[in-house]
Amino acid sequence: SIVDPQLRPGYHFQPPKNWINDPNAPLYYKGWYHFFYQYNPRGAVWGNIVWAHSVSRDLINWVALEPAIEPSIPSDQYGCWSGSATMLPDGTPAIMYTGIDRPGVSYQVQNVAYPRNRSDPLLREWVKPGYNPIIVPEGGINATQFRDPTTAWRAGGRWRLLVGSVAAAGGGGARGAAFVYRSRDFLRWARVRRPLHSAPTGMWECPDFYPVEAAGRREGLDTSVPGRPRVKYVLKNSLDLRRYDYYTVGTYDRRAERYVPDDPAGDECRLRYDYGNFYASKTFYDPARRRRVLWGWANESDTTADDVAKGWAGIQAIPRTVWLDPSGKQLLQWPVEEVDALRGKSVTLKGRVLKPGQHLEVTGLQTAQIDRSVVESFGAGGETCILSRVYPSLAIGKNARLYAFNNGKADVKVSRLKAWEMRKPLMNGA
Ligand code: DQQ
Repeated sequence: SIVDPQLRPGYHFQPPKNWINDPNAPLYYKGWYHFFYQYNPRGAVWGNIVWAHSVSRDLINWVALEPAIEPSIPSDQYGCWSGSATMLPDGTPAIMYTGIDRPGVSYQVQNVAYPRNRSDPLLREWVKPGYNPIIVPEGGINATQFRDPTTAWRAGGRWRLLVGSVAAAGGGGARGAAFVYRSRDFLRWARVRRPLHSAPTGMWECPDFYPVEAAGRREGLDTSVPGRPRVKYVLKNSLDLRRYDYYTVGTYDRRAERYVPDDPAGDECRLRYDYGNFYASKTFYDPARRRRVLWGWANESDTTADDVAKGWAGIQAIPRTVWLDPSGKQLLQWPVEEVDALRGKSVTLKGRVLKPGQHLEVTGLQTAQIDRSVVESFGAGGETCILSRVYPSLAIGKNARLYAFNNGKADVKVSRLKAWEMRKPLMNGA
């Protein structure tokens, strides 16, 4: 049946049970990668949202800790929604997140939380200062479409962060907007009147805004990197209506507090991180390996009834290193290099020609432990990525096979194909 337990992925981030959605506040601290995510502790459907928390040494093997942020103060008592982490100059991570502060309507405010004990590398306990919330909807902002604060960045003695929202609808429907809030002390935040950017796309959830090295350098940049001519910016938005993440590459004018995409047609949402199932994504700068790492959520594509029967719903994509293509026009992505450490026995095929309609089976590997209900593909060196959810009813366990096939009209030369068996990582005790 479709709820065969063998459909559980083996390599993609997942808790032992229940519903998960957006990645939240990924960060690196004292030798540990931290990953938080939207989680329903009571079931396999969205609701009762808290921030679950896991830690890892390598972004691949994960250990689950107690939830880090749960409803506990007036300004988050009806839900702890998405947010991000910012590393303060003294090395303390701060988490900013959206709280729901009243029942019924999801009225949204932004809160801050700090680690109780900075010397705990696992950051197990988070404290919410009494001055929360730090940002409330004002000045005509729609309080039910005002959420998902970004990592803050600092320039010229001032902090800035973005909150996803809508700008006053003019003519062609709701404009997605990312509002800028600024602060000198990380405590009192004031909105800049005009948004950083907006476009006629419907609401922007989970904005992400970060610098990248211009032209092809794979190295990542800290979110607060000082402006330099060879630095470009990426603005990513999650489209509430279309359910995908699009981005543009452009320039950031920090005096005007405005972002301008290089390609005037960029806001037609042509560039996506992923052309499959991938939403509410978020990057962070990893100082240990000087790279920018992207996390994204893939939901189930079976039915809610199947999710309830399975007892789980949602996975995270394999974390990806992300950098700017040498053309400067789009990003490239590749699974973090640590995933290679799971590789075992391999087979290689070389110089094989596939005529139209032909296929070729890759044999000699144990395929029973492949990743079941997910196929995540990276094409053309990371130019095009597609994560698909699939629920095979026959190709399960020992019945799964690996093929190269040619469904086109011309011969295809497979110059080199290499496939590996994979060892199973630790996955939150599941
Ligand atoms: N999921 C969160 C929101 C966010 C949405 C709630 C995106 O904060 O806008 O679980 O998937």
